[in-house]
Amino acid sequence: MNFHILTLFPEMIMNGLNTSIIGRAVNKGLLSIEAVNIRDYAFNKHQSVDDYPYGGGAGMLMQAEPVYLAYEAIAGKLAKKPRVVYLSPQGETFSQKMAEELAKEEELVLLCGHYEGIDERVLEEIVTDYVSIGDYVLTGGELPAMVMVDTISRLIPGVLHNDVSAEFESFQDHLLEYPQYSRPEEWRGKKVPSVLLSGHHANIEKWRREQSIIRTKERRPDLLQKCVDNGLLDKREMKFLRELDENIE
Ligand code: 4FD
Repeated sequence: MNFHILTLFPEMIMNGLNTSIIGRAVNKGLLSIEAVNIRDYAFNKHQSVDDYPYGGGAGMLMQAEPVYLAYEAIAGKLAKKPRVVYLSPQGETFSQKMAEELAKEEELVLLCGHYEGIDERVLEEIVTDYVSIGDYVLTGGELPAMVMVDTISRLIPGVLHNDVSAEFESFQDHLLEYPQYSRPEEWRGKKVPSVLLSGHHANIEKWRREQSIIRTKERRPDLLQKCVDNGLLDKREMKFLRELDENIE
């Protein structure tokens, strides 16, 4: 996967994504990250890229032309037009499912807005996907772009140490993860659940699955409902859930 990020703050992107796992994946040649500075495509002598909105209103807008020239500098080098994601509070909410879909692309352009956003006309010309990472407003699209790069990158084979874990997780993805424990066996009077020390793999799997159900019911009842609706729990697990419900009432 080759990520191309259009931004006014390229150093923020590059500094934020040189962490151990993503940095190692780049060094291994599993992915590349290029940050293109939109300011390099400013056309006036002051290198400004923003202006007042027609019709008035608060704040400034990023102008169309520098964004378009920066986009052309990337797209012009590619065999076909890439998907272009605009990070904005007005987009479709980012999800694991969307990440899995985007991970299939060979090239991905992420457009980061600043100020009050970008002139609508260039968005109409180049943007294929409007994406938001959640219902809150940030000063720029850089953090959302970094969230997307990180989420998509860990799905690329070879990026994670344990190459089965991303696959297994997506298999389990309708329930929350079960609790996990490492040494010591007792910490400040709190013991590791004995089943995990038993070496009985079937019992351990059953316990973990039940813990996932309990946890999802407590923390994400909306996800558990989806799980039930989609028939993702087997007969024994549905019985376990009914018994949980009875104990609460
Ligand atoms: N929730 C998000 C994305 C960008 C952003 C911006 C229009 C503001 C939050 C376009 C207005 C971009 C998000 C920059 N804030 N701020 O994903």
